[in-house]
Amino acid sequence: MSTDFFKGIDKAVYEGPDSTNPMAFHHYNPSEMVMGKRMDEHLRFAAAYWHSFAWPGGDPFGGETFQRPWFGDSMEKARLKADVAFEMFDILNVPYFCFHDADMRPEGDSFAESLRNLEEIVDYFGTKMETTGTKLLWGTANMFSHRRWMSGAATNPDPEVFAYAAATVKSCMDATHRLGGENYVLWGGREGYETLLNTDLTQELDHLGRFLNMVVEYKHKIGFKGAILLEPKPQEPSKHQYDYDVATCFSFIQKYGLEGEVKVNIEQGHAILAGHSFEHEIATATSLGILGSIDMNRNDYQSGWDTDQFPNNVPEVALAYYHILQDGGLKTGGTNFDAKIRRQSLDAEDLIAAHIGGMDICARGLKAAAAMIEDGGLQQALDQRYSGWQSDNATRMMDSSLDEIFDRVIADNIDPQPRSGRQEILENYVNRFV
Ligand code: XUL
Ligand code: CO
Repeated sequence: MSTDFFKGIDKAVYEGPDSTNPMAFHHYNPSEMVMGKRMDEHLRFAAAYWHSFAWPGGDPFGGETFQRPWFGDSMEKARLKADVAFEMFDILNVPYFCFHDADMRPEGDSFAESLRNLEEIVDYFGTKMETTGTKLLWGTANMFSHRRWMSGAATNPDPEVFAYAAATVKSCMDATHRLGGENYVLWGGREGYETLLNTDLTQELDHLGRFLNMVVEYKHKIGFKGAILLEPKPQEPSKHQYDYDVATCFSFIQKYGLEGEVKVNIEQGHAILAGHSFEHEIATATSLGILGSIDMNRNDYQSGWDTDQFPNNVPEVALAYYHILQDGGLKTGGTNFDAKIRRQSLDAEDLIAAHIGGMDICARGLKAAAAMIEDGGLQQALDQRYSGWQSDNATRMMDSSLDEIFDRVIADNIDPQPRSGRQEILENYVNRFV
């Protein structure tokens, strides 16, 4: 039996770019072929359980605006929440979802009670997933909202909190495994610090490194085939976070011996907070071989805060997918809408329209990226810019020493002439596709 939350809202279907129906897809056409693969298989969309169903609409100055019928702390409300969520997945035909433990189950009075609640709701989800066909892209643990995490989870100065965090992640990995999740994500919102006056940074990093090793060991122990992903973010809620950006995560992964075991889940808004662009973070990850999945959203460029809005900028999204396609596409990863509607967007219709818009923006970005790759113009420009490296002198140089190179510069009287980087010409080229 269905709930009446989305009453009157039909399944969203593809009607093409000329349709004026605001509740239809204009660009996302799941079966359309893009570079020899279905669009839905490229994009692998997921809805985030937390933003759409657990977030009450608060901001630092005011609390709940949404007043959803499933808000509350009982298992009955948790089941109602799941019923509504799966109805949304169905309306949107979104193939995947993602969750935190705290989004889907009420907190108990003890760890054991929270775990019982989680296991019960996971069973409920399992049945719904079987009947609807919706799949789990990734699961994760919320180790940042409850006050016990205020000084960190795996980086907490209190070893009992480290223990609680280990037990929590074990239970969330079990839940993810049980639901056939394709990845497991760790975002450490409180894995950082407010002030060095009370923080032993070296010890905290070592604890986090050991913790991540435990996660990888447990993954192999239970035979979880999904990827383990760190989600970089520079700050917020912690003033300084240990997983600042992709490059920082990579050196952490290397230092703690986890190369080949751990990849990254890159979020657009987090890239911006780190002073990067989304495509910079994605290209860094692809060049290091650690691209796992993406959290698609956008930040407000004026507020300097992680506003988690739905994407609405085709050129930004196109360049992101350009690098993803160049890397061979998303593998176990997907496009998770880690995005929430604004707190004034009260209606069920707003929730659906937001996802439709985000999916359409991504579809346009993907098509533009594919067209640029098929045209080959950017690749040609790159090949030309680096073509000097094809020469014998240049290739030999990589195997020679500083003094040998010195001798050649003197002998050949080398006098390199600067050449245009052609940035505007390339930007104009991109503009033809977006
Ligand atoms: C927080 C954030 C999280 C992670 C999962 O900024 O992005 O929602 O994606 O914990
Ligand atoms: Co995220």
